Amino acid sequence: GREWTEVGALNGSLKDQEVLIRGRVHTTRPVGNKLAFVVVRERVSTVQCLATVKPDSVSKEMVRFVRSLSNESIVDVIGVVSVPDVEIKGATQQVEVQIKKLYCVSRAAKTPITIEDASRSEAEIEKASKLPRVNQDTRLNNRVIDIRTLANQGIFRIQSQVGNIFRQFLLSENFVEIHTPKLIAGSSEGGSAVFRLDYKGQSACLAQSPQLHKQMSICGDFGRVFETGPVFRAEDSYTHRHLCEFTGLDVEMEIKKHYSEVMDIVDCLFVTIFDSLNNVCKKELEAVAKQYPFEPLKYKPKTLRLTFEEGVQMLKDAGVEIDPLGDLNTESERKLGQLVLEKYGTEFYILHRYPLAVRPFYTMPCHDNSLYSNSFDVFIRGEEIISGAQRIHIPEFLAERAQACGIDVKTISTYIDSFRYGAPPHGGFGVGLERVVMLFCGLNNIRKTSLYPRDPLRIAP
Ligand code: ATP
Ligand code: AMO
Repeated sequence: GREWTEVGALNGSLKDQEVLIRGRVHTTRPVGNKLAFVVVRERVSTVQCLATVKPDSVSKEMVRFVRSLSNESIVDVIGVVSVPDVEIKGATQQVEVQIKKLYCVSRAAKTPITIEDASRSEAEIEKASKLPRVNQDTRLNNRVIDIRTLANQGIFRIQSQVGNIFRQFLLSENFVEIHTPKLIAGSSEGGSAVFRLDYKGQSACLAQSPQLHKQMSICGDFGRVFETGPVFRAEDSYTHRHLCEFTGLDVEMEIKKHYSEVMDIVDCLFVTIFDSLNNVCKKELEAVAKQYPFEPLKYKPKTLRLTFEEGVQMLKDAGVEIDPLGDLNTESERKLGQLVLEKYGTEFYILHRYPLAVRPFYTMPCHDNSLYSNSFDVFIRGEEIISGAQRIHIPEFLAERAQACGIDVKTISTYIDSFRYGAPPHGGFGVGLERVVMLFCGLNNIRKTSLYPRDPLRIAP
């Protein structure tokens, strides 16, 4: 059989060669009745193909057939590669395919939104105010079509790469991949944002994180573990960065001396992820930036670490009123992001030693000042992507802290008991995958980086 060529692999080196490609009809354009253009799209690449009437090979009927193809139909094209003198505007590949044969593999009905409309940048729409604007709900209602846009193909390939490097990096650092239950007896993070359900007559919850079981696995002597899986949060409000279900990338590890050992892993892991995205996903990043322009993320080979107190001081110096033992709100996190960028030239940094009062019950207080804790958050462009900490490994103290934080200790008794038979000092962190991709690409809404988002108003498709 004949070899298939990917649309993305079509370039000038194939000039005058016959190729076979499969893709979707992106657009068609008739010119007179002897010529038809059809742009064929495969993943993040498009190529212009043309059918011209030729006495020996291409009939009038053939050209008519090409012009009649509906957008989004899947076609096989056999044709010869040529290199035109002028720039090809409506396609990513700078070659043309002169069609010899074209088969329609699957014909598409008229789509509720067109890929062309769904692919326009804000700038294009602003320039020509009459162009249709596809709003977010319409996109999400027609997600299967919407995710065919080049930008979305880019976004979810970038997301795949983040998960891939996360796993590869941790395996190479001797972490063990685990899978913990998503049906659990009680809330793992405290707070109200938990989905409750009936578990065969017992009350249960959808896991708000793998927190309890990843720590228990450390007590079970795995040394270093990680997990990727769904995380459920019954968020009440509708924001640009909260979902009711997201993908958690979780890490837990023994530590010898200091929680900085956990931050060292965050540092190496994320620099590796960012480097890899910039090297391996160039075409995907371009596809995203074409529709949603953004500046590449500024980060350093060694990640900046600031203490919470230093952060508060920077905010105070900039005239922001702030409670030194309270949490940062969204606005002050953004502001601090700006200040850090101005002072240190990075948009990726770790803020550590948070006030104990604003952290979950399992967080280890600082040994030198119990108003603070051995904990950290990590930010991209002024928004949180990670929370992490050293954990309390002394069962009596853990139970005391849980109670003080208003948690019903009975619901987590098996968790607390697992620390009674010798528990190593340990710590870890949790990453929101959708947030990483959103913020790396400077996108303004987490629904853009969730394939089938679940938010307080949406549970379909
Ligand atoms: P985490 O799950 O780590 O808490 P987060 O980004 O929700 O992630 P928080 O520390 O809970 O971070 O909250 C930081 C700020 O974000 C809060 O002060 C609040 O302004 C805002 N915020 C948090 N959760 C919500 C929510 N569900 N709806 C609206 N705003 C929220
Ligand atoms: P936390 O609650 O901060 O920490 O969650 C960890 C990371 O998950 C992401 N995230 C979310 N993403 C989308 N929608 C949401 N509603 C949402 N909530 C959180 C954020 C956040 O930084 N057990 C701890 C982690 C640990 O200490 O190991 C935890 O769950 O990117």
